[in-house]
Amino acid sequence: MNSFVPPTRRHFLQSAAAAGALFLVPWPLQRALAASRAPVLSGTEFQLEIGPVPMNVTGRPITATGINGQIPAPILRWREGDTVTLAVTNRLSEPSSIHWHGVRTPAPMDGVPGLSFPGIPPGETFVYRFPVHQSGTYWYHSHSGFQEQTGVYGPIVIAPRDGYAQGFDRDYVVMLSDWSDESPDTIVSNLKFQSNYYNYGQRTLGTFINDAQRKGLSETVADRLEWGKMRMSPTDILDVSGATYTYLINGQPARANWTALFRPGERVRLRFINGSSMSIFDVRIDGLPMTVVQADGNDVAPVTVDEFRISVAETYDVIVQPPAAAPTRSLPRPRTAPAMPAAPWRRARAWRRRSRRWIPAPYAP
Ligand SMILES: [Cu+2]
Repeated sequence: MNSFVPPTRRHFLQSAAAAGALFLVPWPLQRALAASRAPVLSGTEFQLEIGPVPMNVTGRPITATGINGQIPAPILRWREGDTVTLAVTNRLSEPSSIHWHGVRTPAPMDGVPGLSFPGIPPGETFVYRFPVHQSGTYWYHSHSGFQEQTGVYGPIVIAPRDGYAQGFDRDYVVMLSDWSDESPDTIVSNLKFQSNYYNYGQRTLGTFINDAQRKGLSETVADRLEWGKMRMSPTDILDVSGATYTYLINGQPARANWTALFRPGERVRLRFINGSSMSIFDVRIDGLPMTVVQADGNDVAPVTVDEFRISVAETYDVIVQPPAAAPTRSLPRPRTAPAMPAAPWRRARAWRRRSRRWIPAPYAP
């Protein structure tokens, strides 16, 4: 379902630091490209089945968890003012749940097991039903075990009752996430064993010498002592890095070139959702300003930016007007060190050198 064939023609984006490629492609070029056809469910009655889904991100087939056979789960399109009914069936062999992230629901419908909802036992169906009192871009995910990490997440788009504040011609969801072939249990166990297990961007004797040459020995020693006192590493941005993660756009890795189509002159709304487990992304579209019109489902005074940072579970809606001439490429970058390439030993040093450029500067006090 979510597997793809590794490219035979071009290796556009071998950079493992790219979260996936988002292409905005003028309509006439569409013959060359398969348009994105994200599954969408709309209306007021929904049937969702949480179950095992075959997944192949790295070339290694694996069984993940998804909804209706899909990762991400289908886009749910609701309308403000409607009452929605969602029958969620658990086809896994462990308890499951769905939490509607950012959606105001009565407590028993919130979907967090152990509070006012018992969870959905294997083989059973829970019917969620609640009125929709808001509009905007949100998402839903399992709140049980590690099911969200292994694929149980999907977008929610709620149309405003009184129409949109800003006009647009096209509407695409861009869901960012992180994927590992390692089981989440293994990742957690590795981190418990060693908290910097996935940090391949550590400072070394080499960086010490470089810093000492640049800033002087005493300042460098003082800096190391300060970090030592805090028991922290300045390169500890996120616990889990590209060393194990492949970053996905709408469930696809960079080389799948997820594509959005438009006609020249059109205004395109892109609904960015960070559905990852623990990755923060810097989103930019080469040479194309983005006007942010919504944050976490709330309309905001439009602000035009070249880049924005999206943290876990946040959503940002932007409107772009891509030029007609050429495809435009976006590379959301995870805010972490790049992945160690599957490279022979001798390339490791070059990688380490390169990777240092990606390590953000330590936060200034
Ligand atoms: Cu959530």
